Amino acid sequence: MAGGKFITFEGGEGSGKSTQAQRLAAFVGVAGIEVVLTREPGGTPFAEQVRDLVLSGTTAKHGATAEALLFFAARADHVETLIRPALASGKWVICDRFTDSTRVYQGVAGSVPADVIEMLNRVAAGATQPDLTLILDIDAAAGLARATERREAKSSAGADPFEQRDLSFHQRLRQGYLGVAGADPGRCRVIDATGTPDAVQQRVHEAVLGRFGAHLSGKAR
Ligand code: Z5A
Repeated sequence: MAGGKFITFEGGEGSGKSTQAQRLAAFVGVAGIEVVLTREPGGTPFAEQVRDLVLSGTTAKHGATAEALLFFAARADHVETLIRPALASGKWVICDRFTDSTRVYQGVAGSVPADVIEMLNRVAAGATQPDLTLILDIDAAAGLARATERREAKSSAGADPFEQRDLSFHQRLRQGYLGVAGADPGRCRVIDATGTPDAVQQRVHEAVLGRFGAHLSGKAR
């Protein structure tokens, strides 16, 4: 696709996606490139409504297929109204989660057949697919501990419906992501998400420079 680059962050709970997506947006911005930082589910008013619905816990009882359809409805709007126009105008889009989350959460861990997910992905996103996906990999228990610590520090309400699932669910997610990376090595880079945020950021920057270094000015290095 001519125009901007589409970079997604993926990984389990507390793997540091949001932290690293923000840091990468700043890094790319320093190179003088316009960046759109967004997330899934979310990124548009309609998709944020879907986010509220899914994270409220009211949809889980309807099963993984119903949830997958909701995530793809949100994604269709997100791609159509925000991501595709931004890329077409030359902006880089950095997105916290995208279709790999559906592949792993509703597919691998939720048993929605892979061919159904791929068909829905073609309908919702078409040719607008990530150029680079950074999969933040961390032991499931360690990621959950980070998410729990943050929630307790903020005194926020209870864990969301995904965070509440048992450890084996989160271990399946980790294996699912490693499977996605293995199936699409040209697009995906597995990033060791252990260590300090600065150490992880260094690995992220190396992966992005390795792929898109020619597009980033010396200023960003
Ligand atoms: N979902 C789905 O099932 N299907 C789909 O298709 C899509 C999504 C698109 C969205 O929730 C949920 O929707 C998600 C999957 C599902 N499941 N859950 N839960 P969300 O957006 O609210 O949650 P999340 O995506 O899992 O994000 P998160 O829990 O906020 O984690 P994160 O973004 O990976 O991490 P973070 O916010 O950057 O960091 C978490 C905490 O750890 C925070 O206090 C940081 O300061 C700290 N942190 C970050 N990095 C480090 C390092 N390196 N060391 C120590 N501490 C760190």
